[in-house]
Amino acid sequence: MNIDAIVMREINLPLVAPFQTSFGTTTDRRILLIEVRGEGYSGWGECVAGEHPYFSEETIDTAWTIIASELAPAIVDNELLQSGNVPKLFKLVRGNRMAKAAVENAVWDLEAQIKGLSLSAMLGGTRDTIACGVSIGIQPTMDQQLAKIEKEIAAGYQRIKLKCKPGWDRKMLEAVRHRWPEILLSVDANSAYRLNDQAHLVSFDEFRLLMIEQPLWADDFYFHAMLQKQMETAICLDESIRNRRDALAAIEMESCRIINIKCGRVGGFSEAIAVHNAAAERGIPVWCGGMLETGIGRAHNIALSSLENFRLPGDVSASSRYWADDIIEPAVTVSDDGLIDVPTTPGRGFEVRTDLVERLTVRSQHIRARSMVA
Ligand code: OSB
Ligand code: MG
Repeated sequence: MNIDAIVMREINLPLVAPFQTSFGTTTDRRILLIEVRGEGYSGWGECVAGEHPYFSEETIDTAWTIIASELAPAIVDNELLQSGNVPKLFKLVRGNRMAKAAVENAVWDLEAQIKGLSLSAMLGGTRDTIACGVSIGIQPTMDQQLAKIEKEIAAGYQRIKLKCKPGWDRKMLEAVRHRWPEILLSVDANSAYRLNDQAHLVSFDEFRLLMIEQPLWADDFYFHAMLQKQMETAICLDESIRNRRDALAAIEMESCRIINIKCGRVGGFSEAIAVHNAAAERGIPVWCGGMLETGIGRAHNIALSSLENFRLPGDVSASSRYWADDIIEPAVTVSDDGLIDVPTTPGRGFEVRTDLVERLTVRSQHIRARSMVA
């Protein structure tokens, strides 16, 4: 496989509603898309780095620089390129995993199309539908919170995850559990708590949560292990897990009983599969996280979620929850029993609406093979 050109584009797209986490509120997304062209096909990738370095150190602007100067030149015009050897070609670049994932995943999409395989089949997926949950941001009022949950339950989603932070946790959970004693419920703190909060966090056990996601520091395993010893509720790590070794360390130390896998956070499909396999071998279930993706990242998340050990409903939900007009065709939809069909057509299985992408583009950059430069 040979890539003749890589096109980087930044598109700007407003969310249908603001999304608030413990670290801030997002209303408009700046999204970096990668198109890799080769053998007459286009593979697409989406960079999940945020507008600010709040979830991780990366931003769309750091990713742009690293892709343009390091990653794109490393894979363009290489006859021996395969999806599986992209991480090796990126090895000298430390960190910058969201930038790496955007490019690597575009190569997987391209290779799947060239081989006539679905992305799911390329990754080793075994499921033909995936179970869907929703992530609900912190709401301005309790009434709005309850209304939002009611709407998502009615839509069929199998698990409700609520963003929480000090001051928006116990009272809110009491109201939710009072109204819905039996739903599959979890919370995500995005590392908003500290060691002083241990007794407070342990008191969440009464809400019978499926899990509490990343209560403590984004780079911690040790104190999560201390907390997990005290809590009945399973801890799920998100931010802390950067690669397979982190997953092994966290499992070994009993820092968590569940792992959230995000392609961007671990540096691409290759490492996501490695984390999935490491967890599977040790009996730890995983689920696929989300990063407010457009249809391209969403399609990649669907394919990844089709792997066997994605045993819990993920944060992969309908396009319409985030976008008035998604950049793929058809948009991602969820059945009324909370399932998404895994596409079986070659590649990502959703067409990119290139005319719409072109209209939304605010900057672009082309990286061409040397042999193509006049
Ligand atoms: O921690 O899972 C997270 C969104 C932005 C940053 C971090 C997170 C999230 C979500 C959104 O929870 C999940 C989704 O895309 O539906
Ligand atoms: Mg999370």
